[in-house]
This record gives sequence, C-alpha cells and structure tokens, in this order.
Amino acid sequence: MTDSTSLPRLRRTNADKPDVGIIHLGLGAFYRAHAAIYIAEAMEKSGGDWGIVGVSLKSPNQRDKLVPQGCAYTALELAPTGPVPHHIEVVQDVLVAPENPTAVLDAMSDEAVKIVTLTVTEKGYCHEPSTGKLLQSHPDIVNDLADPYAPASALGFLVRALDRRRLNGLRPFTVMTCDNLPDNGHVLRGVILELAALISEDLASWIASDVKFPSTMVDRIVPATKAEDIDTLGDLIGKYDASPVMMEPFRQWVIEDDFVDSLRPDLGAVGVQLVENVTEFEDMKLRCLNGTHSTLAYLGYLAGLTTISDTVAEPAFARFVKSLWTDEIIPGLKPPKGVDLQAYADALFARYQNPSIRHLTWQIAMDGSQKLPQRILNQLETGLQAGRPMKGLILAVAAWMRYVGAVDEKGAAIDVRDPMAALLKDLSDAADTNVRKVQSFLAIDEIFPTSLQDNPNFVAQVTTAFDGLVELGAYKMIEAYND
Ligand code: CS2
Repeated sequence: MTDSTSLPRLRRTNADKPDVGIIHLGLGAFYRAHAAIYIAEAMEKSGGDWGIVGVSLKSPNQRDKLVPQGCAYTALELAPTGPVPHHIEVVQDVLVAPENPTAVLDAMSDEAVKIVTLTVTEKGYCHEPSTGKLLQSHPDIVNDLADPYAPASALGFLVRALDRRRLNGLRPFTVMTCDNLPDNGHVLRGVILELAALISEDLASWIASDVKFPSTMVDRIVPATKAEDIDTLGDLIGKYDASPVMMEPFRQWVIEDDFVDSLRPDLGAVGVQLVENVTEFEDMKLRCLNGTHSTLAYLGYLAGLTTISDTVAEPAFARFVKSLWTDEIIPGLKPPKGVDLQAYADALFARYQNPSIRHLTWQIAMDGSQKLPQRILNQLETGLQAGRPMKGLILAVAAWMRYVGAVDEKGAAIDVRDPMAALLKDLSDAADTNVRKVQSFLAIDEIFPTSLQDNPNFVAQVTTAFDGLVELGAYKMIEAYND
C-alpha cells in the first residue's frame, strides 16, 4: 500500500456548478454517502439548481479536507466482490458554524435556498428521547435563546434563519431531517416550535402554518473512514482524497412528499420513494436494522468481536439475530405496502455479512442513551404488552447496561462515547450489587418510559439477563438464548 499523501490530490473536474439550493447541517460521512449522492444523480438526470453548502456545527475538519479539493470526494462502494469508486461533485462549499455563525445564517436566509437538510444524530435534537420534548436547560438551547446571532445547535440556526426569512418577507425553506428517529419530521417540528415559541409567538405560528417538515427514512451502512481506507483508495484511483466515504452497495430513501411550494430535486427519478406517510418504513428500518445493530454492537463488543460482520460470522450470533427478527421484531410490525418483512430481514443479514464493510461494534455502540428508546425500548413496551416473549431484546438492554459500566469482560476499560457517559459510569460504580445497578439505570426517566420502569416482569428479566452477562459473559448468554 502506498502512502497516498504522496499522490496528486483529488480535484473538482466540473467548473459549471449548479446554483446552491440546499444547505445541509451536520456534514458527516452518512450524508455524503447517501442523500448527497441521490441529489447529485437527480440533477444529472433532470437538472435543477440543487447544489449543496455543507455546514459543520462543531469542528473545521471536513472544511479543511474538502475545500482544498474543491469539495469533490470519492464515495467508495464496498461490494463483497470488490470496491467501486464514485466521484461526487455536489457540495459547493463547507462553512464552519462556530467560526462564522453569521455566514451560516446568511446562507440559510438566501432566497435561492429551498431546503435545509440535517444529519445531526439523535443528540443533535436537544430533546428528551423518551418524550420528544425540548430540553430547555440544554446548554446549546440556553445559548441559542440568549444570542440570536451565534446559535450553537442546529435548532437554533433553523429558528433564527426562519425568523430572518419571515421578517424579510421570503418564503420559508423546507426542513428535512435525515436522522434515524421515528417520526423524525414530526419530532423536529415539535422541538422547533417549542424553541420558536420561547422567542416569539408570531414566529412560532408562522412556522406552524408555513414550514414543511417531511419525515424520511434513510438507509445505507456507512462505516467511519479509517486512515488505511484512504491509502487503499489512493492505490485504486491514483489520487489522494483527504475525505472519502465508505459505503455498502445497498441504499434506500423514503420521503414524505411534502415540500414548501413542492420545490425539491427530482428524487423520484433516481429511485427515492416519495410517499404520503413514512411511518411503516421508518418503523421497519429502525427496529429491524438499527435495533439489531445496537443489540449486536453491545453483545458483540462484550464478546470481544470487533465488527458487525465478525459478529454475524459466529454461528451462535447468526442464530440469535435471526430469531430476534422472526420471534420478537417482525411480529410487532405492520409491513409497508408490498414489503415482505422476512425477506427484508434475510436481505439485512446478507448486508451484515458483507466482509468488505468493517463497521465497528464500538462505533454503533456510541450514544446508546439516545438510541435505545426508538430502536429497542418502544418495541419492548408493545411486545411485552402483547404478551410476546422478548428475551433477546431484553438481553440487549442488559448488555447496554453492562457496556456503559465501562469495564469489559476482561477487566479492561471501555471508551464509552455518550452524552450521558459520566452519569452512567457514576451510577454503575455507586451501586454495589447487580440488582442495584439495574435499578439505577432503569430509574433514568430520559431513557426509560414508565411503562417499562413499572413493569415487574421486565425488571426481573433485565436483572436476570444482567446477572447472566456478569456471571457467564455475552458469548455464553447468546449460546443459551438459542437453546
Ligand atoms: C448504525 C446506523 O451507527 C449506528 O448506530 O446503526 O448508522 C446504521 O448503519 C444506519 O442507520 C444504516 O442505515
């Protein structure tokens, strides 16, 4: 493998850029490997000025890597049969919000901008995951209420930019979230309206009546790019790309077709499903994919397995995840029209097996406090109410508790990344028995709904599963699940 930094740098090849029509908040790998590619293809097919200006809400890293190469980048499709590079030129510029919040607000207030998209991850919504309510005491929200010119959160930028458009007599932009939350458009609308009402009732009612927040279901597995991926790509394309994205071949995007003045790229022409209601697609994806992803991440990590493909290569884990789909997850879902859920699960299993995708269990395990409610806890609530055995997903909750205790099965420290990491570790350390540990985690209202906190059957089963993980370890618990 060559050190690719010695190669000529990748550059934009097309000088004829379309005008900017979209601002994107949170320019991470997922957006560049998913929505940005669909948008580029839609413009290629049907034209339109839908160039994208990306905004980094925290660090200058992406800007520093992308701008010197004209914001072009490679999306490397990792098929089991070998990699296929795609050259993508759709991002026009990258702004760094903390360095220049005014530039971001100016860009969002430009009349040419019709859509603001977001991938800010679950924690970027500054809400309580168990209820969907805005966390008014969140430091970013406190900042955003105090300073109209320098918001910190995506919500702050959206509300302040919408206000400027309202005061300037411009039409609003459509706000389109591309994060893995159920009813994501609805949740976003809710927190935006709460924040706007704290600033001005007129603003809040204008947003409520004029702004559109389509819900979306997004899907593509995009593992974080590693240093060696950049060198392998250098060998393949003969160029140094400072910021490529790695992605699986599969992709899906389902969007509620509800845009301000119906203004959007021709996404239907490139395979995006434009529907009236996304709920069934979103539930299917969040529970079948993200629910099992998190489950495999905690149990796999504890069992010493590094990636999802390593995890499902273990026969016991393969049997386990297949029974999760068949016995616990699918019975709680209403299939979207024309979809066979068992076939969907079988296809997912094949996606997990793809050995070219090195998707770390540690990466997926991040931010569990924000992910568990919509990936696992909501289906546990309904499954238990319906009297279904849910022991696999209960084991997943216990594995999360074990993981956030931050010590692995060999006694080594786990680098837990989660906005609640410090609190979770403190709770774990302060409790001197397994029963007390489980009790203190379950008492966290931001994560656990009361229907689970007050369900003695659930509490007993999580405690038994937690005991089992401590006594026997994750691997043996998975083997026992299959017996
Ligand atoms: C993963 C997702 O990191 C995670 O938590 O579950 O990013 C997953 O890969 C995507 O949602 C797939 O569409």
